[in-house]
Amino acid sequence: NKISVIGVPMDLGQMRRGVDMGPSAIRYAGMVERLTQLKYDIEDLGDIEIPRPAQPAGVKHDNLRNLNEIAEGTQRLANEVDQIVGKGSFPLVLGGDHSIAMGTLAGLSKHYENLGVIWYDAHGDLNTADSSPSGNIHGMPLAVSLGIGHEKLTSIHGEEPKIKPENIVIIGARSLDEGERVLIKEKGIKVYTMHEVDRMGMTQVIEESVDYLKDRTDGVHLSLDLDGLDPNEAPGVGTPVLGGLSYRESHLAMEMLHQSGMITSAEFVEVNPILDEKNKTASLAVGLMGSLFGESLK
Ligand code: DIR
Ligand code: MN
Ligand code: MN
Ligand code: MN
Repeated sequence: NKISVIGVPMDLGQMRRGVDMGPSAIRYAGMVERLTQLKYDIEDLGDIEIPRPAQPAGVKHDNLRNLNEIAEGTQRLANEVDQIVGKGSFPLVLGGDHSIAMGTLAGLSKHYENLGVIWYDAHGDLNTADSSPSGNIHGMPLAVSLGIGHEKLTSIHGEEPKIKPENIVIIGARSLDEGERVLIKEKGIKVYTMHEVDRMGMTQVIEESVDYLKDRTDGVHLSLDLDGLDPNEAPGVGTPVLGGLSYRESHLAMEMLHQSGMITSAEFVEVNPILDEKNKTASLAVGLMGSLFGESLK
């Protein structure tokens, strides 16, 4: 029952500064105390060192902003995550923008034949340099982990693809770019957009997701982008999208995932305290961690 926390002060995957302070904001919101109450043995490994961007920052290589620095930083994260799983501990990664998921998944991939991924996000993060409207790498980590994208990114911690399309479930999507929709169709990726969440309710969405993943995977990673939640609940994010998942739906999802017993690693990303209201979004993240790790009144 050991959790190893690793912070990733990465803000190079997108345009708004401040998301590099996400790990501090989450710790300040009481994460360690909260999880310790749940009888976990929790070790905080501190933060990964992220390279300073070349000046001027934000230079695009082939429509990939800060490509080299991101590749280097996420490789360091992959090494750490690989080691954490190797010693039998649960990796809990704090972002940082969502580009860090490339490193998390790469590190995890060494330990699983069929790693499942629950991608809780307003976005698909399935862009490539060709399809990306922004050149921001935080919109690409799921594609990269499938082995689709720039070689410098797909080769982080090993050449082979880190995950398989049939082992992914996206929940909360409401902003998908054209190229992402094509990829979702082509690869047959399972997606619960807000339309499905509204129609079916979160209970059925999670029941189906758990059913879908349980036989085909040997571990499941939860990658939770706080912008999956509605901006009313999570104002401290760089790319808010109206009409998101509610506070209640999200806690229910975490509680059900806890009950499933299938989650083997997690990351909470895109918390930007500069855009936040009194650390509301980091506090939300810590509350969701509480539910994911088994808080309950009974
Ligand atoms: C957009 C935004 N699809 C892009 N992506 C975000 O730039 O690729 N992902 N915000 O979390
Ligand atoms: Mn994302
Ligand atoms: Mn997002
Ligand atoms: Mn984002």
